[in-house]
Amino acid sequence: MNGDLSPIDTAKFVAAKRAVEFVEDGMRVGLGTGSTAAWMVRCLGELVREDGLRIKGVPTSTRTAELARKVGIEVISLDEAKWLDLTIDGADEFDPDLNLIKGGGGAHLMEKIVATASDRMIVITDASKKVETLGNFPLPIEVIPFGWQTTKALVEETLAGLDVLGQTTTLRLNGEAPFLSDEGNYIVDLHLERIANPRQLSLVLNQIPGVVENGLFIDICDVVVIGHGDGRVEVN
Ligand code: ABF
Repeated sequence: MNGDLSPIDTAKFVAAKRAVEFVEDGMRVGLGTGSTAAWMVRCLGELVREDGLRIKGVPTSTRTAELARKVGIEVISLDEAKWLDLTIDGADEFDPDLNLIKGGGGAHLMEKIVATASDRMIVITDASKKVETLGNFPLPIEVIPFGWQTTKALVEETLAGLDVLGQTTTLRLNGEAPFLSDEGNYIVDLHLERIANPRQLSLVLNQIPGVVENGLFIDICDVVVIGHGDGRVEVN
């Protein structure tokens, strides 16, 4: 499956390949979104088709659902699964406490619901996503389209009182139109540079009416599998 891969794709592939070793027969598995998670879905599909692994997958986006079906994974909804044994997903940043920024792909709402409903969450990543302090990657917040400009203004007002460096907020676009999440919401990206207290920021953002969910994953991730371009893998 790995043919002639670039170093970055090798890193993603080897992390995905290592992570699927945590999946056991009969498990209900949350399937993340993004290019690293796509490698994981393909690796799982191979195990289903060639080794007879029996799993049920709960996808975190329509993209992942399509890929999972294509590679032969049985797809069910979270409500059918009710609870999951394991979720494997990518991330945009992770810190030494395994707190994450996610949502660069616009799927963090479903990703957070699915990961929270899992006994264990494993993040698969290349080494470039490792940071000492979260915040260099823009923090996505999903907002309801109704009154989004008012919501964005309230977010900016809230940020002004917190220990964050930058405070620019931008509406995510798809061409000239607002980017729409799978749930039909908008995404506002917060360019913060450095988030001193991610737990506090996550709590205050989610208290603002109009904010559906932010991309900070605090105390949700249990294991990070880091792939390297030379094929090495670390499990943290
Ligand atoms: C999802 O995909 C996201 O939460 C994160 O934003 C993104 C990571 O993408 P990639 O694996 O393509 O870098 O996991």
